[in-house]
Amino acid sequence: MSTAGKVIKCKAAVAWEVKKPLSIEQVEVAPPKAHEVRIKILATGICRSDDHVISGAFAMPFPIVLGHEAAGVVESVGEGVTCVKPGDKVIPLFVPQCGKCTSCRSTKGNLCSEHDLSEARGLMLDGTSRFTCKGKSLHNFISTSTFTEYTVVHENAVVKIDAAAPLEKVCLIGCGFSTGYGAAVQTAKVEPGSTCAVFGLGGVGLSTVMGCKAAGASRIIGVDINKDKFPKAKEMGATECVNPMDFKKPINEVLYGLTDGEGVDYSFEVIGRTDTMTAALASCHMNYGTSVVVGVPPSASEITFSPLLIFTGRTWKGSIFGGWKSKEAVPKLVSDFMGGKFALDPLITHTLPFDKINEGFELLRSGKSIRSVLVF
Ligand code: COD
Ligand code: ZN
Ligand code: ZN
Repeated sequence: MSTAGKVIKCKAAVAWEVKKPLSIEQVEVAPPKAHEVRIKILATGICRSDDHVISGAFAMPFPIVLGHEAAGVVESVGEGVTCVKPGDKVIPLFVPQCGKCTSCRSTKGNLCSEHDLSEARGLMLDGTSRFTCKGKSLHNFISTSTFTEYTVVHENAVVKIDAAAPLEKVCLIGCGFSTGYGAAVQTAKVEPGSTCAVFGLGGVGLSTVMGCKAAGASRIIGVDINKDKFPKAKEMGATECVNPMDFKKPINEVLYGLTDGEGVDYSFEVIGRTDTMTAALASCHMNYGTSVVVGVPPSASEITFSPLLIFTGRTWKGSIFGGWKSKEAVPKLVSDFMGGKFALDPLITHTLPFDKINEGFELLRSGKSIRSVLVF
């Protein structure tokens, strides 16, 4: 029997308040309104940003349905939706692409003004929510909310992908993989023969290593304080790895030493710390080096640094969702994955049933997982 046009009762993981485990509840998911799409989520990854909301570091309105790195199948569409139809395999987009705002119209931009990342309202574009639980309205998370069997997103925040794509893998293209890989190939536009340094070898940093490799970098130096991260980084393309704890001098000096006093062409901060952001900047070539900030710093943190670091010509830039225009890039990245251009398996250390979501967060916090994917 078709569920189109009806309220769907299903399971979702609800974050009722900050610093509390998620609780699996029965929720009601309203039908999609005009220009909205209801998706049956089949796989969703657990990303550090979800945990940042639980810990309070990433401020969001509660109660909320978290999750933003997912893949699923369209269940039904609201009036006027033409980009997808029921049955299509899709990936929700936490950075939407409306095609009309200044960032969407600029060839250089990707942060569509319809995003709900900063000063988040936690609501659909019309200012309402499609989720209720125990009579209370639940907030939506960064245009997606995927820790649920069904979610509703705006048509600008979803894209159709290859019908043959394995959803329990390509869900990572919804956030972690694309963020890290794009920082190298799209934001920095690493050239063949470059020397790169990647600070932080978690799931996003490893994806940056893959991006550097795909771009033809000849040296990729992994930097992490946890040496257990090195074997996998080398498997993904790092040519050498260094642990800042093994040296008395600052890591930027160590990297200058490793590059005959020149510094690296490209450095990437994929940790989310202000000290490593400055160290990564200081590690790149003083004139034409580029340093890309990928890690999200704690809200309200600030950096003091010598302006001489950029006066001599260095470029310091940020990268959100790997700099990709989401609707255009995500289906292409899925095709590239299907064509064997890169692997996602090494990033997926755990696949768990949805009910074990809190276990997945524990694996993330203890550093035991790279990515856990929840399946329904
Ligand atoms: N020096 C070197 N390495 C360090 C240091 C240090 N001082 N401190 C920690 N590390 C290492 C850790 O050992 C770890 O291996 C790595 O840094 C961080 O990895 P994870 O696993 O904690 O994190 P990831 O790879 O999942 O990355 C998450 C980011 C930290 C990059 C996080 O900020 C993020 O998800 N950014 C994406 C930005 C974004 O677009 N967010 C919006 C929606 S997600
Ligand atoms: Zn994420
Ligand atoms: Zn836009």
